[in-house]
Parts: sequence; structure tokens; C-alpha cells
Amino acid sequence: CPSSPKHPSTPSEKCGVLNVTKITEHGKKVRKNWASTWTVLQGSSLLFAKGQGSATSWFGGNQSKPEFTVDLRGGSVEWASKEKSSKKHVIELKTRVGTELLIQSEIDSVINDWFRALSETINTHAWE
Ligand code: I3S
Repeated sequence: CPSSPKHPSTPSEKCGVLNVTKITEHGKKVRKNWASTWTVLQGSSLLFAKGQGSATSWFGGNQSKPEFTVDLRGGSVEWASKEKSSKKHVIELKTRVGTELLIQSEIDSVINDWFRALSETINTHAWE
């Protein structure tokens, strides 16, 4: 994975395209808006860049900042219940500041790897 142009010295552990939607922002429910999203795990941050060609522009370095960043420290991940989404393989990510995201992939192995990586990151940074 390429590092983000903003933090070139922090290696990114994992990257890929996932389906992502926010469901809660600062504790308030927001309307779902699933979007195919270039997702990068870098240090204790999860970075998102939406839209067609976002991966390419990231690689090229002309995307100066991700569209959205989540601090994983103090957050949690679990498999989403059926009530949260009718889709298969959905991860529910909660942040310390009350943002909740759903993260999904149709591919079992892909979403399982992300679940593991996110859990490990949260555990590693638990006491920061
Ligand atoms: O939790 P909901 O409201 O059933 O979520 C669905 C809706 O957001 C729907 O959009 P609109 O109601 O804005 O048309 C989406 O198209 C669905 O994908 C959402 O549900 P899933 O179960 O796919 O997360």
C-alpha cells in the first residue's frame, strides 16, 4: 500500500476498496449513503477517499488529503447485526467521538482480513 501524501513516513498497513457508509455522526443518526471507497489503514488512522479513480489519485499523490479520516484509538469493531444492514459481511466500527461506520465487502476473505486488522490496531493502541 502506498502511504498517504500527507504522512509519507508512516507506512500504511492495509488498503483496498470497500463499501462504506456512515450511520452516526457525533452520536446522531445520519442517513446511510453506501459508497465504494478507497480505504487505507495507516498507523492508528483509517483514511477514506471516495469515488472513481480515488485509488489512482492516491497513488499519484495528487490527492492532498483523504476525504474522511477516523481515529481508531478508543474505538471498537464488531460484526453488524441484521438490524444494521441487510448486506452480508458488514463490520460496524464505532469511534470514541461517537461516529459509527459500516464497512462491507462481498468477498469473505477481504472483510475477514479487515476485521482482523482493525481489531489489532484498536488493541495495539488501546492505552494511548
Ligand atoms: O437501514 P436502511 O435504512 O434500511 O438502509 C438502506 C437505505 O439506506 C437505502 O437507501 P434509501 O432508503 O436512502 O433509498 C439503501 O439503498 C440500502 O442499501 C440501505 O440498506 P442496507 O441494508 O443495504 O444497509
